[in-house]
Amino acid sequence: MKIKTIELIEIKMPLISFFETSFGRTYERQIILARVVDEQNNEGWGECTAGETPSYCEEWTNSCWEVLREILAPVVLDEEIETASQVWNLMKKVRGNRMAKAAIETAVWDLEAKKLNVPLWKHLGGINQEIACGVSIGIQDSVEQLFDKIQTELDTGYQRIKIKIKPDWDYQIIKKVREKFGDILLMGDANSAYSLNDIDLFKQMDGFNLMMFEQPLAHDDIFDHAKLQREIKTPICLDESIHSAEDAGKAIELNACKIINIKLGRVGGHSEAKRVEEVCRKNNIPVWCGGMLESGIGRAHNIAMSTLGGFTLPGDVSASKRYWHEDIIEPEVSVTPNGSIIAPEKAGIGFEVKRNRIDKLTVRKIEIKS
Ligand code: OSB
Ligand code: MG
Repeated sequence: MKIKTIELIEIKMPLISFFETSFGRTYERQIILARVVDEQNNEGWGECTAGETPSYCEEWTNSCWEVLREILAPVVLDEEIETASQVWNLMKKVRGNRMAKAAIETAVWDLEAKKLNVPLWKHLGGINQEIACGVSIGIQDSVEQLFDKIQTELDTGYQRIKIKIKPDWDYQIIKKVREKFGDILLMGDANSAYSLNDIDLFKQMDGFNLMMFEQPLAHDDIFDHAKLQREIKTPICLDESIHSAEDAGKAIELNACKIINIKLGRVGGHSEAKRVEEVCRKNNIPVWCGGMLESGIGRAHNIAMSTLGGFTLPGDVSASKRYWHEDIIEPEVSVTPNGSIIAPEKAGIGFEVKRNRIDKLTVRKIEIKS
């Protein structure tokens, strides 16, 4: 196949409620969507998961827009592509910029699966059509608000609760959550808010029997995480630090973590995500699918990826209605009473893209042709 057109569309979508991590609050997402079209007019959709500011990682919406438009689209357009799995290699000469790359790469996977008339999850090699779901709950203004949110999600059936932690919203909060909710599956995500000076705090929090501490230390660190992991029994899960299968292999060899979360954007798309999953599976490191407050398109890709065999822990893949008044796909993503999502049977990502809805939300768009 040859990609003849790449359409970039930036949409603005207000979140139903703000989402706060150790690096700040988000009220409204600015999301770049990529639509790729081949010479037979097959189309595929992908999403760039970069945030509005370079806080989670170096990439952000505007940096991705420029890189996609000026660098990556020309690299992919009009090239003879035998399989979607090769798109990653085409883009290899561009360093970094994995979230921008993933927007195009995942779109080509969707296109290819549609062309073959198979669901994307099967095309990727997925084996579990039903995936286990958890939720990520941001830092709140009060403990009572946090309790309310946790209760709502437990009532809905979600299988595990992740709360965001940061200095002064950690030990006391987890203690109160444990007292109120007992031994629910609970974990804390620090988004790099701590350093090795906080080892004693982590030793104290070790007693809470959390499923894991996600990314406690620096976003670009593996070594210090190994030091921390030696001191605590709670598994460390790496998020920000893992960009590739190579990173995963090194982190595992160093015992820097016992769990890894995979985000399509962070690793650069489905091909690299599959390689990370494989490294982890071969080393008995459980993986789960991370989230980046995606719209329905990114969410659909996350669902497909989560069906791979190594995804043995509940992911941050949850229903559209937790985020949006109205999603950009149909049907919207919904969870079963057991807190699971069933990957769709239809070809490609398996959801209809609501072009009218996207048009209403669009702030800029551009069509790049070969
Ligand atoms: O670290 O997992 C994270 C959202 C934005 C940036 C980083 C993270 C998150 C989440 C949200 O935890 C997960 C979701 O999409 O619900
Ligand atoms: Mg995280």
